[in-house]
Amino acid sequence: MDFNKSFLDGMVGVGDMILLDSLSEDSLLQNVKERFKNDEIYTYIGNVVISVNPYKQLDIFTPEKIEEYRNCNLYQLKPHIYAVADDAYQSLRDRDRDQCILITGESGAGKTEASKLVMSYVAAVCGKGAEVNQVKEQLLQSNPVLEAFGNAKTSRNDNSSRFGKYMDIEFDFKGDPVGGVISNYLLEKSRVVNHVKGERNFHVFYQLLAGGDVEFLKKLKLKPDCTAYSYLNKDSSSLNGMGDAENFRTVKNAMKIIGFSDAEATSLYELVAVILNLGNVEIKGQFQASGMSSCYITNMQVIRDICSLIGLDPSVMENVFSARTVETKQEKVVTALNASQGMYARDALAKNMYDRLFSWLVQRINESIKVSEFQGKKVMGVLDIYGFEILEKNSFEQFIINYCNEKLQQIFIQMTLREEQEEYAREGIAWTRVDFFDNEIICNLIEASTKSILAILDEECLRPGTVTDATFLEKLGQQLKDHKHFKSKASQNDKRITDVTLPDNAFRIEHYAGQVNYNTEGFLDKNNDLLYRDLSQAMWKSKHELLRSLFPDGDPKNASLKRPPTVSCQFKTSVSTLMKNLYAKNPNYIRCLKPNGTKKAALFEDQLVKTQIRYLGLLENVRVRRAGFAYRQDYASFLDRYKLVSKQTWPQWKGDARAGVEVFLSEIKYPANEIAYGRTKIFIRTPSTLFDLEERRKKKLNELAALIQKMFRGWK
Ligand code: AD9
Ligand code: MG
Repeated sequence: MDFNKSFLDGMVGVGDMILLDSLSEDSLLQNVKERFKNDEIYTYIGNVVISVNPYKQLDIFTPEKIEEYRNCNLYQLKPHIYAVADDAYQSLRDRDRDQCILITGESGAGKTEASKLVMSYVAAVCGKGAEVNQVKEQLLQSNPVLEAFGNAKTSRNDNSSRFGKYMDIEFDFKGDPVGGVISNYLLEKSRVVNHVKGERNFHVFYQLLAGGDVEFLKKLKLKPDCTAYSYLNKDSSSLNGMGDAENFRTVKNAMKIIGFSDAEATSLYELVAVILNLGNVEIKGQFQASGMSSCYITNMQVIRDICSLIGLDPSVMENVFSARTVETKQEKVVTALNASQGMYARDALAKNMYDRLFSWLVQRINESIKVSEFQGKKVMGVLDIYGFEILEKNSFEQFIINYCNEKLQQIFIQMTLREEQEEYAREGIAWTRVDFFDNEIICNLIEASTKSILAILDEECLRPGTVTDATFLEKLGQQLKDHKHFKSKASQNDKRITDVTLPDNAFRIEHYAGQVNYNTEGFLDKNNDLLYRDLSQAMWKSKHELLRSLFPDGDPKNASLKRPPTVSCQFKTSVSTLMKNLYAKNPNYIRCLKPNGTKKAALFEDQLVKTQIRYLGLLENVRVRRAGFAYRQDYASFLDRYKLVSKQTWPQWKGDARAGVEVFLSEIKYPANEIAYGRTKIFIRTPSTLFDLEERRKKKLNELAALIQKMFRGWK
């Protein structure tokens, strides 16, 4: 190994922001900017990688690069996502430590691409052989399938993941992959029935229509024309140029590799076709003789087509879009729906069906890639999840996303401190605590078991009587008004708040990454997410096996079951499981930044990036990493690089590496608290000391070069 090679050589800006002299959001920004302008898209904060989306193909992802980074030391080469992937993989394989790679950043920042780079790096460097290669292929091919069903074009990203994803890749004792498990979080199902102009529905719909052959589409009662479907034709300008037909073939092939049978793939696409057709069901209102309003379906042919695909009596489907059964303990009452209620039922069915289909898809992939109990030994988890969001109007979804990020920040702080403390303990160095903001107080505000926003939300959702988003907000105001990180105007007795930037129908959380106003409109409905039992019962009556399996709640045997947990309650449980899972592993962070809002190469918008630096808590990140000593390195590498600063250690030091380092450092006489000698590493408190050493080294190198030149001239 060439220890003399270091990422400090030929560095644009600083390669590790721990080494920044003055620490502020601006200095972080300027450093990342300078590097980005030179196509250096990766920068470290310790072993955290900051990645800036280049929006162009760079030649740093080639097989040659993979070879270069393979088995390298993290600080030997330029910062790269491969270096971190390699570090994680080596530590998993050789030191038996389970790893997790946490990728965060806002939409379009490059998280999904980063997760694929990590996966393909690991696939390239781990074992070979037919069996291992098949596992690798299956794991890699899960990406196009999940992207087809879970990604969509949005205004911010042409391939935006509309769900959170965590994948455990499992390895045997040799470090060869044997399988994996995928968990999915909160798909944006509302997109199935509605998306804004310029955006698209999930890719799969377009792929099927563009890539399915005529016979197949006919069988699915579809026409090869996106504009024929009301769930798709919001904006025809965004229909082309996405390679849909080709992607359809890629996805079909990927499903085959994963192990889907033809029949399973057909079943899956049948339900995609059902959902598309549901959007075309037209419902009109009418008045009954009694003066009550009701509704009817104007195009029963669409219902008949759908029902022929799923083996259901069309009258059953007709009924659920025009009437609803309300059950009380004593009786069942059937009430007619008006047109908008009918449309609501139709959309609710489409959204729910898609959401359940997506979860089934994840489970089905898991079945193929799962590992038998005794086989898996070591695990690398890869988390690709939505970053902190502040939109113009923030709703339930942003609240849930930001809650998740708050938890990730907490685990970052805990794990980094744990790691630092462990390293200091290992190295026998005294640990001195340095202050930084601990966001536990905000996590508690959101999720503590009583008197938290989630607890109050669930209480309102389950409370009988008249409950509305307004009563929820009122209750929040009453119970949380004294919390330092919470504000609302809803508490009528609370006259303190005169803040004009906080609307009456919103509450504010002071997050670690900044303050966000959440509009409570729709909170109860979205949290309840109840599907009328009539709809699930109707689906359960179908003869389509896959569809029936998606609606077990429609089985009359399950009619007495308790209502399912609320969305936030389910999310809280899955976040808590995720946190436990992550906490048991060694963390590796990739934090992605988006350089501009227009997907352009070479454009760096200062304000946009600065906001992200704040939301990602990068400054805090550097502070935590610098909590004790900014820089550390094993004695041998350190001696190799700096031994030439002293005559005693250069050209050759015969003793052990630590003694050599002590010799040249004591000659320079840095202040005592600047340096600590650990068992295997040297620790340097402030970056300026390291740079001073670098300067001394450079000076010495120049002197040597001049000397050699002089000698050379003498020989001539
Ligand atoms: V979202 O939250 O799912 O909406 P991501 O996942 O953060 O978002 P994604 O990885 O999908 O963003 O990247 C967006 C686009 O940026 C990609 O489709 C590429 O066109 C582009 N990109 C991202 N990373 C790279 C890269 N390393 N090299 C080149 C890149 N292009
Ligand atoms: Mg993504």
